[in-house]
Amino acid sequence: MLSRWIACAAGTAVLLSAGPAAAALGHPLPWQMGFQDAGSPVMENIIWFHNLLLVIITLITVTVLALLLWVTMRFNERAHPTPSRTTHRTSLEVAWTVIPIAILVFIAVPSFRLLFLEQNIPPADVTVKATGKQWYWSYGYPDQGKFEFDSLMVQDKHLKPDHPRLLSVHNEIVVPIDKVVRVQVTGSEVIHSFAVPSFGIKIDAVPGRLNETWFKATKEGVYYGQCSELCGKNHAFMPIAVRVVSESEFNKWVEDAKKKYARMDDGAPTAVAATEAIKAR
Ligand SMILES: [Cu+2]
Repeated sequence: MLSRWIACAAGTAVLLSAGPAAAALGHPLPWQMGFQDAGSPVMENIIWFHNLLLVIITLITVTVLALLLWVTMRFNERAHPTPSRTTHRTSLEVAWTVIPIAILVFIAVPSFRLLFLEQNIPPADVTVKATGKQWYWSYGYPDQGKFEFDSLMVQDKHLKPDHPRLLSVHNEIVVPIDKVVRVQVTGSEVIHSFAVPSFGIKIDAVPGRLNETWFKATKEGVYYGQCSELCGKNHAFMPIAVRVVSESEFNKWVEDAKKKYARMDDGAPTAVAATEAIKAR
């Protein structure tokens, strides 16, 4: 028990001393309590809104607690033996109706602003199509060429020192920095969910439906996410990794990817899709 407390204290100290370390960008840290650092304008806004709500919630909770303490001490039987028979007080009733409404309206303004920011996808520079499968993701870049590739989790025995366990993948998504990336998400057999916390995105991957979300990565690095919908036995083992690079590096990657993941010929389905089509006949 004591050793657990010591480990807990040590972990907290590490967490506090680590602060907003650059190494933490894109993935969680041991003992982390709050959000991951923001890697997109949407996530910056989510964190800002969360901090605002935290202040409001704290003020309300402290105020209610203070009122309760005051009532129990000031108006208990000993301190106040003859109770007042007052039952209505118009000004008080107006106040406890109007003040909560004012607080809700005050919260609604940034809340709707954030919602519109998330939902209104700006004109996209790059489109990535993500398909959730059991249990990995497939990615395509419809505007860059007819190539598609599968992205599977790196198993423990193949992890390199800078690979976070259960988050690293073979074949990351690669996107350019400071560009609007539209992500089109679908599922191939069951519902998955495409989520990358640092970008503030999470959207269901539903078979037969194309959902859309977007992000604009503001810092280079690798950003990790996970499937966030219970989708079956290996739900926990289909992570998402997004590598943000400069535009020239991205263009170079696209050229390589076109060769590496090319379809058999222009317009023809991939080898896997062709095999499936033959099987279905
Ligand atoms: Cu899944």
